[in-house]
Amino acid sequence: MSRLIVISNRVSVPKAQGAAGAQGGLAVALLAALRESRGIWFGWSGEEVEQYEGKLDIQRHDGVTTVTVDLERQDIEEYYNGYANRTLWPLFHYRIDLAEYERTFGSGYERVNEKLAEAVAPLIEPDDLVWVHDYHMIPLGKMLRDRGIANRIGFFLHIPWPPTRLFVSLPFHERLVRTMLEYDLIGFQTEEWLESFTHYIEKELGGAIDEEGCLSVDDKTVRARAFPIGIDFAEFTEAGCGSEAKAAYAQLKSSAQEKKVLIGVDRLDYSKGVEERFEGYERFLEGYPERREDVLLLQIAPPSRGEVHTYREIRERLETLSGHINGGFAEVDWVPIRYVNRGYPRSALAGLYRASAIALVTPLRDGMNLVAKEYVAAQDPEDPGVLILSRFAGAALQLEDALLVNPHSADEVSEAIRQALDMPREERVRRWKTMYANVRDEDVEWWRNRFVEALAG
Ligand code: GDG
Repeated sequence: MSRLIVISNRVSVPKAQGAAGAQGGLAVALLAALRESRGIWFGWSGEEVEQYEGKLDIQRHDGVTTVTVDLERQDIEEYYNGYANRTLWPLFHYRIDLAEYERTFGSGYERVNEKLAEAVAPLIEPDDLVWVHDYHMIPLGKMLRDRGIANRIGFFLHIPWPPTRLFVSLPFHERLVRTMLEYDLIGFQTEEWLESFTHYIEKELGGAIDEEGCLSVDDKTVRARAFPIGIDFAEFTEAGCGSEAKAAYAQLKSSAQEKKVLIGVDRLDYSKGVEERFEGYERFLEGYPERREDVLLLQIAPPSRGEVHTYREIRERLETLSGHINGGFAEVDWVPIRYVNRGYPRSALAGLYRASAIALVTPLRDGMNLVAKEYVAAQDPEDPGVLILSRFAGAALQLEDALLVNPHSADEVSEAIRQALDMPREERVRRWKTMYANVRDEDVEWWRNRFVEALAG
C-alpha cells in the first residue's frame, strides 16, 4: 500500500482528541482515515507568526505524523478569513448575497496555496498518494505539478459545489476550475454536487464527459465521482457505551423530566439553518398549544470562525431569537429552548443524542452533515428517536427514511415535529433500521477506501 499524504487547511493533532470543543466533521473523518496509515498529515497550524519562513513543525502521535506551518497575519486574513470563509464558503452554500469578492482575498489565497505547496513538496516521495482536501486548497494540486510532483493527486470537496449560474458570479471562476484539471481524481459528497461541476465543465469550458466519469477539457482529463463521507462508526458507538455518555444521557433525561427532547447540534454557521429551525419550532408551539409542555428544544451551538463578522452577527441573532421565543412561551417550570453556546466532548454528545426523541438537522445547504449520521448511530434499537432532516443536506440522499423537510418552511418543520411526536414505535424502528444500516456500512473507512482505491487505480 502506498503511503498517504493528506493535505488540508487545518491539521488536528491526535493528542487533542477527546477534548471538549467544536471539532469539525473534516477533522473527525480525517483522523480516523489516517490512524491506520503510515502517512503524513500536512497543513496550517492555526497559529500566526510575525514573518512566514516555512518552518515545519513535525510531530508523531498514535501512528500519525503531522507536519504544520504557521502563517503570517496578512495570509490568514486574506486566505482563510477572506477568500475561504467570506468568498468560497458562502458562494458554495448558494449564498451569493453574503459572498465578498475582494481582489486581495483572491491573490492572498493563491499566494498561501503557493507557500503550502512549496513547504509540502519536499516531503512527497515518488510512490506516495497525495490527497488534498476542501475549498481552502482547490489550486494546490496544480501548484504541486508546477513543482514537478508527478504523483497521483486527488482532491475531495467537503462542501457543496454550486450550480453554474451562481458559480459564474465568482471573478476568475475559470482560472480556479482549470487548476482542478491537474488532479487525477476529484471527489464530491453527492451526485448532485458532481452534476453541478460537470455542468460547469460542459457549458462553460466546452468539456466532455464519458460514461466512466472522465472529464476532458482541451488536452486535460480528470475523473470525477461522488464519495459520500460517513462517520467513524466504531469509534462513535464505543464512545456511546462509556461512562461520560451514560452520565450525559442520565443528566438530560432527569432534567427533561417526562418531556420529549428535540436536539440540534451545529457549529454556529448560517448554512446550518438554526434560525429557521427556531422559527419552525416556534410555529409548532403556536400551532399546538396543548402540546407545548410535552417538549423542549436543546440546541448545542459551539461558536466557530468568531473572527468573521457574519458569524458574530448570527450569534447575536440567535441569542435574540431564542430569548424572544423563551420570553413569549416560558412558564415558571418550563423553558422551550435550552440554547447552549459551547461545545461538548464527543462521548457526551453520543449520550445526549440517545436521550433525545427527535433530532432537528435542518441545514439550508450542507455538503453531507455528519450530525444526522451520529444521531442515527446513537439510538436505542428498541426505542429509536426520529430524525428530521433537511432535504438540502447531502445526507438526505442516503438517509431517505428520515422525515425530510424544506428547512425554509416553518410550516413543514412544525408539521414534521408533530408527525415525529406521534410516530408509532414500529414505524420509528422501521425507519431507523434502514438508516442505521447505511450509517454502519457506509462509514468513514468505506469512504476512505473507496477514494484511495479510485485514486490508486
Ligand atoms: C463539513 C461540511 C460535511 C459539533 N458540535 C460539537 C461537535 N460537533 C461535531 C459533530 C460532527 C461535526 O462537529 C460537524 O460535522 P458536520 O458534517 O455536521 O458539519 P461541518 O463542520 O460543517 O463539516 C459537512 C463535513 O465537512 C465532513 O465532510 O459533512 O457537510 O460542512 O461530527 O459531532 N463535536 C464535539 N463537541 C461539540 O460540541 N466534540
